[in-house]
Amino acid sequence: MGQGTVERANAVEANPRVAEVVESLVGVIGRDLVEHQVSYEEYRAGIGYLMEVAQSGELALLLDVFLDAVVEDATHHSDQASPSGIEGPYYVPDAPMLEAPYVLPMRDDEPGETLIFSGQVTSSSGEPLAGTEIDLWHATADTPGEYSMISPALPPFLLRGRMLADGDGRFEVRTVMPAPYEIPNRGPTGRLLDLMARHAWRPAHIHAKISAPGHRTLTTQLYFAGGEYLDADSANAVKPELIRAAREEVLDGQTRRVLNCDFCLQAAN
Ligand code: MBD
Ligand code: FE
Repeated sequence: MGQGTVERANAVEANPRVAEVVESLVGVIGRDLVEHQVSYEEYRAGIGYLMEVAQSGELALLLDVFLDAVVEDATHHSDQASPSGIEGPYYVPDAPMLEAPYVLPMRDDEPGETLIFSGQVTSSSGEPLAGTEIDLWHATADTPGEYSMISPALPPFLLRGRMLADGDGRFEVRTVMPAPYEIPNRGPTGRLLDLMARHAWRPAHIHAKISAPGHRTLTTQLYFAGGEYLDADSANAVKPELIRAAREEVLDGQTRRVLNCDFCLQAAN
């Protein structure tokens, strides 16, 4: 009996796209296992490793370290929108809607230098996009940075929040400068990087999702000029266009950093 005629308990309709991609992937992986003369024991050990990754909750992390930038780079070209960047494994939808003046949720004694992030969102024809939603998330300022909702020690939704651009498409938010991020070295993803003699650091960055009605949502990341690991990102996701200067400013004797970045969204079609 052919595979197509097998009765299945859960009546799922066949999907040719899934078949095409999975058959191709399995073919590529299979040929590679043979080419590298992977032993049966190594194959079983690999399965054990992947089960450990899944159990530790690092599946998205592992895949994003190796593949997010590859897929993002191959798919998200647009001459009409600002440069995109990888989403990474730590986006959490439905972050708190903030009220102006915008401040990302933080502790009273939140460590780190103050960062003011501002910009204007326009369409590709230059029209300001009033009411654009800006959804930001980033790591803490202590080295290595940690993400809320991932590190149980941090309050939920710390340094995560959504805000709306004003009538001119402008926004301004206060937060703290994130530190470089180190993929946890106690977990299976960090162990694999160790085995491959690769370090686990990502340069300090801010994640953003910028969305306006009638436009394609822009998912991007901003990196800080002069920061560590810009040339050695463990997730290989830094694009030069995404490296921005956060200038130092002194206000009332306190230094703070100011990052200005405008965004352009492409109309949806
Ligand atoms: C991150 O914050 C991230 O952006 C990626 C790609 C991987 C791990 C942590
Ligand atoms: Fe990140």
